[in-house]
Amino acid sequence: MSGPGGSLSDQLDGAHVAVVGLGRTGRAVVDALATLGARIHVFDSREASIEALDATAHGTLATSVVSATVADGEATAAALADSPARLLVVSPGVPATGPVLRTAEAAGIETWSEIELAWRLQQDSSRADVPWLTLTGTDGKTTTVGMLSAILEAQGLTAPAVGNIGTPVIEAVLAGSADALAVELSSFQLHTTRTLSPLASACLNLAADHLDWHGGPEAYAADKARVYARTRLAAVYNLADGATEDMVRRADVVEGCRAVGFTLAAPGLGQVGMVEDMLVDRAFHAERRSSGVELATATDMAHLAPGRRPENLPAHLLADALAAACLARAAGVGAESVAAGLRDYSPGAHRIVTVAQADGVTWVDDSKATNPHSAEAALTSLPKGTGVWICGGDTKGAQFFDLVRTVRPHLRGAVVIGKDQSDILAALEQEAPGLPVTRVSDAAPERVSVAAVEAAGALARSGDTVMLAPACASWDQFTSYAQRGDLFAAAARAHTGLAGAQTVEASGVQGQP
Ligand code: UMA
Repeated sequence: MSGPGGSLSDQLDGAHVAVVGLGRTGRAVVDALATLGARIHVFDSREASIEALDATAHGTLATSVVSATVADGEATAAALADSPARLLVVSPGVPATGPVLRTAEAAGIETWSEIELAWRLQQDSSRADVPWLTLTGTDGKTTTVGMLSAILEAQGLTAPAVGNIGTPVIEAVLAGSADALAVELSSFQLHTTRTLSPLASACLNLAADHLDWHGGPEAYAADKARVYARTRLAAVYNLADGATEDMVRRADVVEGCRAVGFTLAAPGLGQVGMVEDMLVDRAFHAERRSSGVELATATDMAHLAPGRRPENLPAHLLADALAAACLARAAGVGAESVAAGLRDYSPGAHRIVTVAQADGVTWVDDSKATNPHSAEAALTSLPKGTGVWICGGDTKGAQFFDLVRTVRPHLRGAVVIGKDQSDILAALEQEAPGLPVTRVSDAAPERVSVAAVEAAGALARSGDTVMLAPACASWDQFTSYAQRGDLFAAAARAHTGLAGAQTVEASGVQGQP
């Protein structure tokens, strides 16, 4: 597929293409491939996903899907090796180290992410020059891409936030109405992205995550670094995270592309940073050698702080805003649009959202904190000794000793949820001896949430914040981090007696010293 052969539609018309995974991404990929005339072979490990495709299949789609197979990784790999497909478009959930990708590589089947297909489709269209502003990182991606989209829109551009945030990029490309795309990329998506050439790109930070999917920290970092490949104008990195600077140094960018650092300190030449409470650009404006230009103030972001108290604005949100500002400025956005966009930006659900306040206690849903790094960012924004931390879940192979050591001073107590609590309890025992800890035993999702809220309420004092920042994925007890956050919010509202709250029965709390 990478060789000569005319346009993408010339290459794919009548070609056999395999699609593995039929979630949000796979369905969008099948739609796009159908319009290109491909002969599509779909695979999914769950029958329900194949049935969902059948239910929507009509017209071109029905005639384009020539086979649909329910198969696990091994069986899919075997079927792929025997299939006529020379191209595989793979969903992000399919692991790099698993049999599907290994077999495709061994059999010489080219593998693309949905992102790669979307990029090639756009290059083939009359809108090839619509710029992509791409970002990745372990934490803060969704917040930053939302801020970026809001800033671009404040400038009067149509610039949806797409990618890992939830809308497949291919849907935006096929819609054909964007002036620019604000693209969140996960390491999963980057792993099989090959020719994307963004206008500007950023890696916000790097910490251990998804090690089981990638097979180890080096492989994870290498996939994150791919965000910078072929960047045309600005490769944006975090001055506080040397790993991101290294990635830029090694990146194979387009000639003339500049490295731009963001920092919570005063910005040097070629950087965007903070001067007191102002976000200041010394990278993109004409007089940058002698002065900076003010982009926004922390007050423009006060609505994002826990309890809406500007003094509690977490540093990581300022860092996200600086990164978003860098990418937007690379696209030519004016200073005033940065401030307006940050004021307009509203965080997605489950990202440090205050869901209830009563008796001096603030209840915050940060269910999106699915790894230790993001939980640390949220908890360390709380004043010392005032946090009641609801933690635990599917650990994804992470360790919690460093996290607990760092957040210990900010805590009054902890409530542990999750099916297997051993790793997080071991860290609490070693790094936070004497901290009151309550365990919630395994139960249905609603009961876990109510029990956790009851336990947290019993630990909290006036002036405290109860924070659901689990540092773990939700999949062991909930269907998603969204469900985990929604049930927490409902239980917190019921506990605090807020009108309209759902009443749920409490249960399942086990005390532990
Ligand atoms: N499947 C298989 N075999 C596998 C893995 C999955 O058949 O080995 C099937 C599943 O049965 C299911 C489908 O694939 O039918 C699910 O595909 P998927 O897991 O790739 O998920 P999508 O619904 O396509 O959603 C994906 C992203 N999911 C993942 O990366 C796991 C979504 O990110 C993203 O919003 C969406 O594409 C649109 O781009 C979610 C996520 O959790 C939010 N991302 C991770 C994160 O942020 O930490 C990376």
